[in-house]
Amino acid sequence: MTKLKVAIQKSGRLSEKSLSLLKECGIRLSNGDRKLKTEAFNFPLEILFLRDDDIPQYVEQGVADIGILGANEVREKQKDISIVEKLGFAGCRLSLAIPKDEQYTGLSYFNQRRIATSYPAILSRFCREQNLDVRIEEIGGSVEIATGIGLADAVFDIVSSGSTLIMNGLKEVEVVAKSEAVLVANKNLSQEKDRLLKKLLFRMGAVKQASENKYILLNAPNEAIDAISAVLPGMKSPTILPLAQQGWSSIHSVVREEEFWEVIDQLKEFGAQGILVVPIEKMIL
Ligand code: PRT
Ligand code: ZN
Repeated sequence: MTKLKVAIQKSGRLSEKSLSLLKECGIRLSNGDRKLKTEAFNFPLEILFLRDDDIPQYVEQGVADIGILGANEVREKQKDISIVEKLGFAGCRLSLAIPKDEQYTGLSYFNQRRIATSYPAILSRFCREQNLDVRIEEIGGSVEIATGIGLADAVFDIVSSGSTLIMNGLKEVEVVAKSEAVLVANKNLSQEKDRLLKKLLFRMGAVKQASENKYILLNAPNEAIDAISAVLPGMKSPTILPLAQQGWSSIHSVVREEEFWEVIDQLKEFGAQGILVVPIEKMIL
């Protein structure tokens, strides 16, 4: 039987989220302890646990068919693979930072300076595009200490909250790229593997939709139904059920998480009461 081979990070910031995404897609793994690989027993899928740096190469070579990793790593490795889906977790940015007491004069500040990074390919491409002449010091980790120990004048690294930079006496001066976890795929998947990938993507879509929406139930006076229906369009249109109390109805619908607070304010103005908002587990449009 054909199996889709999925590469995920063995241990690190992406591991738990990658596993829980597969779990939310209904995929059950035969064992929890991470060896080199494991199999799903209710979906034709095999999981390979790897270092994230190795995933682009393995996917390009077809050792794995698809993989989950940071877009930053995909950009750095420049392998011939496709990004098929953005996954919305592990958001971060790749930024240039300099010692906090230095005066930043714009990108030309970096001319003739040494920049430490674990992302030399992304940095050198950026410097070429910006006509900057810099010296790149490639280091494997702990990039943020490079200026303190005199290895470099600036750093180019992943930033999320920014506290690591601050703790090391640095300030972020340029955001070069944004990143999040993505699903990548080999470009020459067989028809059967492509079918399995589409099936998985369909499930991921349902999980993502669900996390972006909430189910909402409320009571409203009948004369407010039209106004409320206009702000709560739902998937097709809201469900409206009469309440035992004359002149009132119960309205059920779906609301986007990001519009939620604004919608609630409007509903209250229209006279809605007893508003309940509940999470949706899966959502298929
Ligand atoms: O062992 P392996 O090679 O598999 O793992 P790794 O050490 O290379 O990667 P890991 O687990 O640290 O990160 C995996 C991916 O998570 C990265 O490639 C990014 O896509 C994403 N990600 C999201 C981050 C961060 N946020 C992040 N904050 N990766 C690293 N950091 C580090 C950063 O390097 C810096 O040291 O956290 C520090 C900055 O964090 P703040 O919050 O202080 O700004
Ligand atoms: Zn890595």
